[in-house]
This record gives sequence, C-alpha cells and structure tokens, in this order.
Amino acid sequence: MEPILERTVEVRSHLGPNDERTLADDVLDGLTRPLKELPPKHFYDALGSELFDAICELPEYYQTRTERLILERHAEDIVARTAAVELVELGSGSATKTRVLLDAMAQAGTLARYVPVDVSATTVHAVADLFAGEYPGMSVVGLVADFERHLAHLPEPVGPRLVPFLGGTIGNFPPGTRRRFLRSLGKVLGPDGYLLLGTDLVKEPHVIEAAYNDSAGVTAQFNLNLLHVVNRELGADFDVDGFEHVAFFDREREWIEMRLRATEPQHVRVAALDLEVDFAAREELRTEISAKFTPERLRGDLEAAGLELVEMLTDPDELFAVSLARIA
Ligand code: AVJ
Repeated sequence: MEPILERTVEVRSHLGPNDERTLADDVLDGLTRPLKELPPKHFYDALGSELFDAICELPEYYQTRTERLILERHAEDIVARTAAVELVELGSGSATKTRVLLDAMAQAGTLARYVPVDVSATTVHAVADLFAGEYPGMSVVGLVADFERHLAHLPEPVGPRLVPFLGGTIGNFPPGTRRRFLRSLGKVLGPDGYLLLGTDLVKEPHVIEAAYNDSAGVTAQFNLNLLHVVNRELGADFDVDGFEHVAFFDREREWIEMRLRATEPQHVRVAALDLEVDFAAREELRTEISAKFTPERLRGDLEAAGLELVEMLTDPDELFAVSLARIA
C-alpha cells in the first residue's frame, strides 16, 4: 500500500529540445575566440561526475569535507534562524549535504516540502524518490530544469524557504554573471526565504593551488575528460594525450584558473559543427575559473545583487564559508 507516497511526489519538466544544443553552442563559441575557452558545466558526464566525486575525497581538496563539517555543526542553528519549511535544491548536489539539512528541518518539526531542481530527469527522479522515502511527511515537487534559466518555473513557496547553493559552485561564475545569478536567486527567495551559499575562501596560494594540482592526478584527468566529452558528443578528434593540465591561482583576480595546454601544434576537426580549429604549441584552452572569496567580496557581491549577508559560518581554519543571505 503506497498511495500516500504516490500522491506527494511530483516531477515537472521545463527542458525543451533546444536545451541540448548548449554543448554545441559553447564549443562553437568558445573554440573560435582569440583566447579559447569552454565552460566548466560540460565536465560532468558520467566519468566526469565520478572523477569529481574522487576529487572531493582527495587529501588536498579541503573544500568538500570542510563544508560538510560547517553544515553539520550549524544545521540546527540555520534551521532555527530561518524557520525554513521547504528546501529548494539547485543542481544535483550531494545526498549527504541535503540529508544534513533535511534532518535538521525534520528534527525541528518544520519540514514540509523538498524541491530538487536539476537538468537531469534521472537525477531529479532519483533524489525525489530517495528523500520522499526517508521523510514520510514531506511532499516533493521535482523540477527538470536549468537553474540558470528556468527559476521562474519554481512553485510558489509554502512558507520560509531555504535555498542552498553549496560546494563553492558560485565561484565558477565570472564576477558580472555572478551578480546577475545571485540577483535571480534573490527572486526565488521570496520575502522570508534564505540563500545558503557555500564559498571557498582566499588563503595562502599554495594551499589553493595544491587542491587543483593533486598528487594523484585526478584533477588533471577531470580536466582532460572535457576533451573526451567533446570528442564523443560532437564527433571531434582532439588528441587528448597532446594536452596537459594547468591550474594556477590568479592572485589579482583571486580565482583559480584551469586550462588545457597543447604540448605541440594540433589541428582539430569538430564534425558535428563542421569546424576546424588549430592550436599552436603551448596554446591554452581555459576550462574553469573558481573564485575564492574574502568576507568583503562576499558581502559586496551579495549587496550588489540586492541581498544582505546575515551570517557567515566558517571552520576553525577559515578555509571555507557557508553564509546565510536574504533579500536586503
Ligand atoms: C564544483 C566548481 C566547486 O571549483 O573547486 C574541482 C570544481 N574543479 N576541481 C571547484 C573543481 C577542479 C569545483 N566546483
């Protein structure tokens, strides 16, 4: 007998046929620029997602475990302070972090609804079913959508809403886009909702650089996998072995930059785009920026997006921060 679960789990899709063109568009756009570039969102095919999970376990990659520690330590306070009754999750996220927050809401007796948003229908169905089973009194409305474009389709809040955007993913947006995105998040918070934002913090460059140049070479594999994605999805013929992983901290801009450097001249054909691209020896393709924050920059970016920093929670070593913000 499962009629109650059936009734409380609902998944809606907002992805159209055009949404699949983004890799093709990004490759055409990015490989024909004077400084070649591809956006980091294409790292995450099945292998890329596995490699990213492996990165999160690396001794040098302090972010994931530090953020988890902060969340575990403060989940109860966060829920008490926000009086949140629903959790809106942008991007697949990790089940572990979601559970920490849902547990705290359930414990406080306020948990009413969980709204997972992801571009992958499989992911949305999986987390919707997983958590509906674990938290029986909670309803689930899943959204198959791109959270950079379809936030307007979110259901109306059923009460104070908590919107985690964790993992430091906000650092992938360049400064202008970052503010625009934060502003769009503000719109979904409503008058009494809170953003819960995870950001990596500025620290000694060698600590940051080690996290992106791990000794096991997992990050290098993760970076190079992007070329395999383009080869497979768009019929390109990148010689992946002819590229090397580069990651450095840009001290002025306070961000990590990842690149792929051609070790020798290389001619690449992208069949699906009827595109021919040349790489000179040592020419680099930028694949990711990952911004690191000072408290001042965090506050400033939030303010510029119409948000107010309410609280910034950090670990004892101040490696990472989880911050609460609301509409100013
Ligand atoms: C998922 C964007 C937060 O920037 O640290 C990890 C991705 N890239 N190692 C990050 C990533 C290389 C990660 N974010």
